[in-house]
Amino acid sequence: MSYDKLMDMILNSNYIVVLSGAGISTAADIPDFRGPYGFYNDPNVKAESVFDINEFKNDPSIHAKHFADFYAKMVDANPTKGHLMLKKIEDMGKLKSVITQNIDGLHQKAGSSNVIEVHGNIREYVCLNSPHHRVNSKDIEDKIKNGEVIKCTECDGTMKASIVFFGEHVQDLEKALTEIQKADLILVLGTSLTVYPVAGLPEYRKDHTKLVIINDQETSYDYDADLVLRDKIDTIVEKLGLVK
Ligand code: CNA
Repeated sequence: MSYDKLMDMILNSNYIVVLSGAGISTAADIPDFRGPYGFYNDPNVKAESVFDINEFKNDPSIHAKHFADFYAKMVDANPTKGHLMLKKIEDMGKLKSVITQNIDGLHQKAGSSNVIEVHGNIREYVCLNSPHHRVNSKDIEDKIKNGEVIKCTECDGTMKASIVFFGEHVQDLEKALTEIQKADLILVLGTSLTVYPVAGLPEYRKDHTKLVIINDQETSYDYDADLVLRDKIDTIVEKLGLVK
C-alpha cells in the first residue's frame, strides 16, 4: 500500500529532489556511521575524533590510519540498486537533483547528472596551508590505502581529503537550499538526519512540497513527513520495480 503511494507520488511529481545519506551505500559494503554496523558502533574506533578537524590538525595520523580501509571500500565500490533507481527516476524526467551527504561518488558512478556533494568527496586531497595545493587522490592512492599522512609536495603541509570534517563548513548549501525550494517532492533516503545543517534542509521546503523519508531506523523528522517507509532501500527498489 505504502509502496503504491510512493509510486503515485513519484509519477505525480515534476521536480523531485533527493537528500541521501550513508544508508544508500551500505549495500555496496561501505559502512555508515550510525547504523547497527556503522563506524560509531565499532569499539576499536573513537569515531567522533576521526573526522574532527581540530583532532586532525593535532594529529593527522589517527585519521589516516582509520580512513585507509574506509577509502579503499569507497573507491572500489559500485553503485547500489538505490543509486540506479534514482538515475532511472531522473531518466523519467522527474528527478532534478541529488543533494548528498555522501563522499563516495556513487551517485555520479550511477549516472546521476546533478549531484550536490554538501560534505565534499574523496576525489582530491587539499593542503591545509593553501586550497590551491591539490592532488588527485588516484595519484596518491597507495599512500592513502597504507594509512599514511599525505604531505603536500609544494609546501610540505599536511593534506586532507576534500571532505567536510566536523568543525568545518558544509559546501554548496545555498545551491542545495535553492533545489529544496524548487522541489514538489523531496525523497530522503538512508540518512539518520542528525548532522546539521543538512538534516534541517527539508524544513525549508515550500508548503505544497511533499516529504518522503526512507530509512530503516526512525529519524527525528518522521513526524513531519507525508510518507515514512522504515525499510531497507533495496526492498523499496524491489517493490517499485524500477530497477531489476
Ligand atoms: P548515518 O548517520 O550513518 O545514517 C545512516 C542511516 O541509514 C542510519 O539511520 C541507518 O540505519 C540507515 N541505513 C543504513 N543502511 C540502510 C539501508 N540499506 N536501507 C535503509 N536505511 C539504511 O549517515 P548520514 O549520512 O545520515 O550522516 C552524515 C555523515 C555520514 C556524512 O558526513 C557522510 O559523509 C558520512 N558517511 C558517508 C559515507 C558514504 O559516503 N558512503 C559512509 C559513512 C559515513
